[in-house]
Parts: sequence; C-alpha cells; structure tokens
Amino acid sequence: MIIEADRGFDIIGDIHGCADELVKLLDLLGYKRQNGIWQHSKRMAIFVGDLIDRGPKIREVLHLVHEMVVKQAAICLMGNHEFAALAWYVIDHEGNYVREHSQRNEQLIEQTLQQFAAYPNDWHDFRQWFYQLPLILDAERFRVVHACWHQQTIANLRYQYPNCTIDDTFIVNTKYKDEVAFDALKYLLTGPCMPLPNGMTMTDSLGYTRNMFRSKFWQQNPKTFGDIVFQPDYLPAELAQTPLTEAEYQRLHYYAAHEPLLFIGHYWMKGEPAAITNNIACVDYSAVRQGKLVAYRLDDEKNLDNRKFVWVDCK
Ligand SMILES: [Mn+2]
Repeated sequence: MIIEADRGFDIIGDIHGCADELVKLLDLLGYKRQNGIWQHSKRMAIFVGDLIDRGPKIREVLHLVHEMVVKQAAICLMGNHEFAALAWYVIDHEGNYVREHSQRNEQLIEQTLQQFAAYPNDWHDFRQWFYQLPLILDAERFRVVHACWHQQTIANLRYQYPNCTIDDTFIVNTKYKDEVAFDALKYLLTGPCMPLPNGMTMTDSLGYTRNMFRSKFWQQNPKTFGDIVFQPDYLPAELAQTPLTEAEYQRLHYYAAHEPLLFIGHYWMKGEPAAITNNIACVDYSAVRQGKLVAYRLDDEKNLDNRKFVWVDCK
C-alpha cells in the first residue's frame, strides 16, 4: 500500500449500495472516468468500508470501487457489513454459521443477496476480494478505520496479521474472547459499547431492545453516562445523569487530541457534516436513509477543517 507524500486523499463514507450518489460525489471531487475507471491525477480515494447492504445498486458500487482499487486509484477498508457477509458463510467449530442466520441478520444482508442472485460468480469473486480489504490504514500523518482506532488491539492484530487483512480462522476466532479477532470485531469494526447499568434495557430507533449503547471514545474526563453516549442511540434522562463508576470509567477507550487525524465511518451521523473533534472526523452520514454520502478532502492540514467536507444528498 503506497501512500505518496504529495498526494491528496478523499476519504469517503459508508456507501451501502448508493451507486448513483457515489458517481455524483466522485464527479464533484474532480475524479474522471478514464478507460472505465474513476480516477484523479493528483488524488486518491479512501473508502472506509460498508459498500454493501441496504441500498439499490450494490453490485454497481462493488464493481466501481473494486476497479478503482485494482488500478490504485483508491484504497478500500473493510466495514462491519463486509465482515458480516463473509461470516455469513463461515462455519465455526460447533458446526454453526459464525454469523447466525437469524431473521435480523438475514434482513441486513437481504438486499445484497437479492441483487447478486443472478450473478453468483460475481458475488463469490467479490467475497474473495473482501478478504484483501485491510481493517486499518495507518499513514502516520492520518489514520482510517471503520469504527474505532484502538491502539492495543491494532498492535495485537499486526503481530498476528501483518497485513491487517482477515481469513476464515480470524472469522471463527471472533467468537472467542481471548483472541485478537474478538477485540478487532468489537472495537475496529463495530465501535466500543457500554452495558446499561443494573440490567436495564432500552428500545432503539429500529425497534430493537438493547442492553448496550455506543460510547464516545474521545470524551476527556467523562463523569456521567450522558457524557459518553454517542447518538443516534439515546439514553433515558435519569440514566444520562447517572455517574460512571470507577470500573466503568476504566473500561472507556480514549483517542487523545494529540494523536494523528483519524477518519471513521459507521455511525449514521445526521445533519451537516462536521468534525467530531480537532482530530476525529466521521464520514458516515446515513447514505440510503435520506442521508448524505460524504467525503473529507484531506491535504496537508494538521487540524480538521469543516469546509473540507463534500457531500451529495441521497434519495
Ligand atoms: Mn455502515
């Protein structure tokens, strides 16, 4: 993976099958379709993962991005949806699918399977390609990961998987707590969560009952649950005021303000794209659900600049 010093980078958020919007975004960013491949003479696209599921043109997105990657016009990272698509087919030591074929999981992958139903060879080939997608990109000056940069997990991952790509053993090992694969799925692809205290549950915006909520990993000295909850999950008001115990505080992950610029996707942000902190930007603004497909145009800035977000509205 070659990161040239004088190149600019366009970090592009979760696409989820929105091929028309992706073409519009690339056009807006000054990429041109040459010899069938979208490319830019001075810039490179970096996709944060989650190309598939939900949207109307998943095959088209995969063909477009795959061709860009092959021609080194882009780098693509793995998202939790690509991971789930691989795990859908992998059998664990007990003879079960690693990704349970439950109704909920089936709903999530349904669009992808339907749209590839008449193209089984393509779907097989794209899944083989997913095994080549790295979980992280560390360009020193900046970093990219689908959900959360967790340094200890990344150090352990690199030790066992120097390319930071996964295989079937890794997929099976995501079920075992003492394996690096477990932490990699939990932090890098899914993002840190906190259990609700005292066995409480809540109902999320999709109607599912949850006993966990997504927690911020950039909050300095949080005191209460309200300080660490990360939208779109909400917390009941009384819980938001509840102080964190020392044990809960110790479990929190913190990406410090002095660390390199970090780009993530995954979180279904809403509203006008803006950096989360001076050094963390999320480029997932809920494409598909009347959201936006978002890119951040990175040059050589040291701090993120909200004027450098570019986006197209999704239908
Ligand atoms: Mn996503």
